[in-house]
Amino acid sequence: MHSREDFRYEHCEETACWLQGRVRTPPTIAIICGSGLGLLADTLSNPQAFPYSEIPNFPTSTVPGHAGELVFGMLRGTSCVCMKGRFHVYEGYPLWKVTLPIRVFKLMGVKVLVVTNAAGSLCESYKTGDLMIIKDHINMPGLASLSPLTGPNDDRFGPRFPSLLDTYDNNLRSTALDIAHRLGHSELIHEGVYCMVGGPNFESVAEAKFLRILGADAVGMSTAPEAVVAKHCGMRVFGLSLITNCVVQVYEVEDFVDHNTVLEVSKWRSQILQDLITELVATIKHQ
Ligand code: 6GU
Repeated sequence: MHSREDFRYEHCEETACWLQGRVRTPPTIAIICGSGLGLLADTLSNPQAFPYSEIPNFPTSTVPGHAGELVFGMLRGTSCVCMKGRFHVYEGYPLWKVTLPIRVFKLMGVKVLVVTNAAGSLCESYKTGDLMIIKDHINMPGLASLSPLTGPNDDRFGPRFPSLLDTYDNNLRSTALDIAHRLGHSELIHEGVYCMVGGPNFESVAEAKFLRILGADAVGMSTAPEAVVAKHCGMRVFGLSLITNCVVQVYEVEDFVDHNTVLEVSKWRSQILQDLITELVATIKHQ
């Protein structure tokens, strides 16, 4: 594994060149499939799959429900790349490695990053199985200096001090909201603030209450680092959380969440999520 000092633009370039030499059509949209949400990748036509273990400089995914391959292919006429399985800080990867794929995608010509995740709800009005369009995030590790942009900045990717205003592209959010209504999902679609925590343990009751007071509507263990790196290098970002459970904020109940619940709910709702992302990709093409 490279140390932070070893990480250079050239590593991303090397990986991008390796993929470019093998991929039939360079992608313009990248889609990160969260826990149990990898089925979207199976709907790509004319697919080309690369296990992470074969891609130079790529980390490998260690989490059940996260397959570990890049799938290139066409989705409703747009060339896409799907990450079937993502990397998390709790797996022990440094943040620059968690987000390396985003920079590789940038070098391959990707303009839009679509990020999906499984998340716990902190908001009373959300129900299990609902969808939350990410309006903004609270990056807990980032606030404590655990940012993927920590370390020397390479101006070829973006500025030293990037703004995070409009990270979750306004236009993509309203388009997705329209699509959700059109597809008949008005009851389950929300817009809210996603909070990233490091995990791998779920929150304590006191932590959950704390995050709610801070203004978070849902909590999970991913997405913010990828969004920060994508924004840094000038991509538009769309984020979608599948609410797999409601986070317990009182002491008197024994209802607890585990990873199997997360995977079961993902499976149950994956079709709706897929339909929404597919329509969004089709719409972006015409914007
Ligand atoms: Cl309750 N917490 C966190 N941190 N991540 C989750 C979750 C909860 N549910 C799904 N992912």
